[in-house]
Parts: sequence; structure tokens; C-alpha cells
Amino acid sequence: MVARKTLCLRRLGGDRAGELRVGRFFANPKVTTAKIIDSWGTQTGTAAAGRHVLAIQDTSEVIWPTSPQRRRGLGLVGKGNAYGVLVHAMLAADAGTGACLGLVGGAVWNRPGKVTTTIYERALEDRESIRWQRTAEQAKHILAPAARVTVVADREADIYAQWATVPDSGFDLLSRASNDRRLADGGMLFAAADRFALADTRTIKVASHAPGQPRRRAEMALRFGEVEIARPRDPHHHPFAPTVRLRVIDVREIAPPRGSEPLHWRLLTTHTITDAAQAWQAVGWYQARWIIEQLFRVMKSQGLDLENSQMTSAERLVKLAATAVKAACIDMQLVQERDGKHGSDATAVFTGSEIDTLGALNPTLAGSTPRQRNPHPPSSLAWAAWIIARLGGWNCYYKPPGPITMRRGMEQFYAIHRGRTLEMKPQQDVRIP
Ligand SMILES: [Mn+2]
Repeated sequence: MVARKTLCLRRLGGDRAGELRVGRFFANPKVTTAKIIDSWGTQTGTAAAGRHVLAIQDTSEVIWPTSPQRRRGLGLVGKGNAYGVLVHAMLAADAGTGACLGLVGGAVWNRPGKVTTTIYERALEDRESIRWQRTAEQAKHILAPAARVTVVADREADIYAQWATVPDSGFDLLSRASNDRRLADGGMLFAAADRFALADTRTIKVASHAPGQPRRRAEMALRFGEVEIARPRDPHHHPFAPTVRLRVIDVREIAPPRGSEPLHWRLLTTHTITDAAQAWQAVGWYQARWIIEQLFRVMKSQGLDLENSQMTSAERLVKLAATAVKAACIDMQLVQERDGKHGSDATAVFTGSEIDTLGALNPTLAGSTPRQRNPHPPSSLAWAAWIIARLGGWNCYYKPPGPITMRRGMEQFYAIHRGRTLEMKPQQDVRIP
């Protein structure tokens, strides 16, 4: 599935027989969403070894067209006016360079039927918000080889149970604050942050107010300090520590463009913040969240065509979406490393036998000019990305290859690799008695 990089069933299968095979693959009860998600992170631990890793998590929706006669078993998403599934994913990125190291874990699910209880009637582990904690716990296993891990998420992940139970030595959290909270000293979080002394001002690049517009520069005022947040009063929270100590980093725009609200982020973290430099560093880690937004964009539109799948059962669409996350992550890793700026290894994406096939293909893709030769060290991810881009039709001139070229290249590559392994199989299987 990941190999063919296209989610239209007919193209995935290649021909009618193949199409039926692919349909059977997703219909097979042994192919579970849990198994697909387990396979997301198989190469990520190795790539993360010895690094400070940002484990960035977020949720996105995949919407499919339905009609009242044909809902495909899909539940409501969005503002309750569309049908689809929810994709929650965590990826690993190097904290220093922003290089994407691969997927860590997550969940993909459908919401069939109507929820008849309110959120406060449900135990914490029965709420959808439990995904943030469960995925962070997955990261402890998958990213065990990392030197240090910081879990980064938006305001949806500001959950008391998570602050109280997930942080560990070398395992920190960084999220935007959601609602104002009671503090142990009787005050309120937002008021406390307002009283912190101005520590620094700096101009940073931020996403534009209008979606789709280029990033703009914003002058931001920085404040930081420590707080002790108090446990929410409702009885579900009784098992947790009565208070948790956190650092708050408050950044707000000094002079917003005319007619727009000033940007204002209140970040909460378990990291120690003792000076402005450390606070700005944490702001940078939070901004690295754009990498997961990019992952979801690639998954939905740029080439994978997930939302055009004709599959008719929700259960299969969930499996298809789980597969698409991995494919999108590979495309993104190849694009990110096309210039070799991070010095990543090809093993971050490819297996040993796939790297062998890449090596065999490499000389056949060189052109007659120096510019048309692979300039990257053999077995680096940049070297592999050059080969995949050439297979995807990139001519080594003009625009550097993007995710769509990489997708085409991956389709080509896996067709070739499959043919090559078929050819080699009989020889490998020969046993001399
Ligand atoms: Mn989000």
C-alpha cells in the first residue's frame, strides 16, 4: 500500500485482479488498524538514537463525500456537518535541525452512532482526549533510544491528567495552554502570566492571518515564569497529584497588523526555563508543529488522493487512512532531505534490500552532464531521494522535486523493486541437500 502511493483502488491494484486483491487486503480481518499503526514507527527509534527529539502530535479529519442513502458507515466529524474518520499522529523531528525522523504512533478511528452521554459523565479513559496521553506513552517505547524527548502539541493537549502522569526524566511536555486554570496559591494562570516581567522582545516569523498566505514577521514580547497548577475539581481527577509545577512562556505580538488581533501564545512546559534564550528555544520547538500540519496536507491532497477513494466501508477507510499517513510521511522525509542538509541515512525510510535496488538503479539514472549525476554520499537519504526524484520524472534542472514527484518516483521504485525481488527469489530459495 505504502509502496504504490496512490489510494485510488484501481491504480493501487494495477489491474482488475490486483484491484480485487487490494480490496481483499483491507477486508481481511487479520489486517487491523492497530497492526498498521504499529508498523508506522519501526524505523523511527533507530533514526532517533542519541538525539533530542521533538515528538509532535496532532489530530486531523479525513472527509469523504456521502449521501443520506450511502453514508459508508462513517460517523460525523468537523462541526457535525461532514462524514469521515479522525487521524491522530505523532512524528519525530530532530530538535536542533527540524529533520523529520519518521512516525511514532497514534490512532485512526471512526465515530459511528450518536454519543448520548456528556463528556463529564465519561471516565477520562473513555474520552477521545485520552489519545494524547496514550500516544505520548507509545513514544516512551518507540523513542527509547533518543537522548531526550519533548512531546509538542497544540492547546487540545493541555490535559491535567497528562501533566500529572506522563512527564519523566528526559521526557518533557510542551503544549499551548487551553483554558485558564486555578493555581495552588489561589490565583489564576492567565493573570499570573500577565504579571511576569517583560524578559525580551524579538521579531519572529509566524503563519499569516489569512490561510494560504506566506509567513509574516511579527515583533513579540516574551515573559516567562513558574506556576503550580491545581487539579480540576471534578471527581474523575481524584487519582492524580493535587498540584503540578510547570513553566509558562507567554509571547504576544506588540503591534499587530491593522484590523487583526495580536498573536498571543501561552505555552506550558515541564522543561526548566531560567533565561530568555531557553524560553525562545521552547517557542521554536512549539513552532516546529508546522511539520505535522504539513504531513496532514500531504496526506490529504498533494498526490495521495485519499479523499477520492471509492471504498465503501468505514472499517476499510480507517485502514486506508492509517496507510496513507505512513506514505505521506515518507514523501515528506524525501522532500525534506533532497539537498542532504540533515545528513540522514537511507535506513530511515528504506530496508536493506530496497537500498540494494536503489544502488543498482543509481547509475542508470545519471545523465550526460555533471549536474545530472547523484551528488550525495551513497546510502544517505539524500542519495535515495535523488534516485526517487529521477524515477518520478525530475530532470535535475529548474524546480527541486516536491511531494508529487516523490510519490510518482516511489510508485516506480516499488514496481521495479518488486520485480527485482521476484527475479531473485528462486535463486535464494534453492537449497542444496
Ligand atoms: Mn490540533
